[in-house]
Amino acid sequence: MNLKHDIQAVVSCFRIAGRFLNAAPYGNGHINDTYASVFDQNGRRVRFIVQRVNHNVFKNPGALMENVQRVTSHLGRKVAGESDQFRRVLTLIPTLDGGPYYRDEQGNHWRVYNFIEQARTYDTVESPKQAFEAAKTFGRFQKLLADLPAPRLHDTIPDFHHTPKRFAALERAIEADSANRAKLAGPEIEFALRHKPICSILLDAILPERVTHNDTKLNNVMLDESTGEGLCVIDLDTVMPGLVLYDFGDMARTTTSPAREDERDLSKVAMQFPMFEALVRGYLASASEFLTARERQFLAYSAKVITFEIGIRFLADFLAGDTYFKVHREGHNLDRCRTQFKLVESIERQEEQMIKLVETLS
Ligand code: ADP
Ligand code: GN1
Ligand code: MG
Repeated sequence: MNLKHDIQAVVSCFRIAGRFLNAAPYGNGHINDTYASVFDQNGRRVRFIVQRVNHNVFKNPGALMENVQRVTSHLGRKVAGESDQFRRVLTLIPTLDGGPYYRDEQGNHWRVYNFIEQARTYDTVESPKQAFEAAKTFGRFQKLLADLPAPRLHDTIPDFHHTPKRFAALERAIEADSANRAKLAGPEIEFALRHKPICSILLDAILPERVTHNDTKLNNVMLDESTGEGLCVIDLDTVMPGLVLYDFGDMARTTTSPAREDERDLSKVAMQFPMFEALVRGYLASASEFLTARERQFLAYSAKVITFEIGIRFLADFLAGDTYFKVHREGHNLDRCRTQFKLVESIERQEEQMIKLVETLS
């Protein structure tokens, strides 16, 4: 296969025993370039995840990798001795000189992780059990990081979940209309402007800052292939100080609707209540010991806030000519925006029941 990058050359800079066999693109991420690479180690085929950090999105990959190294080492110490400990945390493979990443001649930053085998991610949820396991695993991740020693982690993307600033960026994109696409997104722009008050709900709530993941999409948690048990949180680039409610909200955004994020048939997009209930139960199973009353109180609102936030980010990127999220077809970001706004409506219709459920369970 003709790859965009010479992965064999990249992996030769890391401490990996055995003989390189092959590498191929892997996964459905919107940001980084991910490859699975196979090595022959004494007749055994062993896989590794090789990733190029997207430095257009993450402006300081060195600081990002410092975060990742601190977080994975901390988690590694916490799960040491547990059954299956090496599938419960990502482990960075060091470079030949012992560093956490390799910088190539073009200025790309590369890292290699152990491959979590007999586990998989899902782009869409299939059962409440999956929702429960995913939420429990993200909650546990937050819990294990609650005592991460100082200093504060780097902000790998400043104001990542500052929803009002995301809205201001959308307003600038509408104003600039640099790709001349505003005419294609009239109803979506109108929807965004009408729902502006959603932006400040979580920031106005005055909630504690914690170490959070900030990208808790369902496909960023690996579940055991045979038992369905939640194993390992992945995609650690955005782990930084934040609000746990953005994490919980993003679980609800990505784990309650049966439709894919870019589904064009909007009749398929809906917040399914049994999935939401499983998420709340799973999350509380691991996070309840550290959540404050106020954080619990806002759990039900978080879904709408982040779904709106991601919707306006997709819309802004569409208007700007697709410069941030990877796109695979014309109008891709607009399609993604539409599913998010449809989901906001579905959440709004069920919000009272969601609030009641959270009150009952917490
Ligand atoms: P992106 O930031 O682009 O979303 P991810 O780190 O989420 O990249 O990786 C993309 C996909 O690759 C994941 O959804 C997952 O399926 C797979 N993946 C990532 N890391 C591992 C790993 N250590 N073991 C197995 N699969 C992985
Ligand atoms: C991006 O990297 P990935 O695909 O897991 C994005 C998230 C969005 C998500 C929407 C660094 O996540 O913020 O919620 O797409 N990550 C970054 O699918 O912007
Ligand atoms: Mg990902």
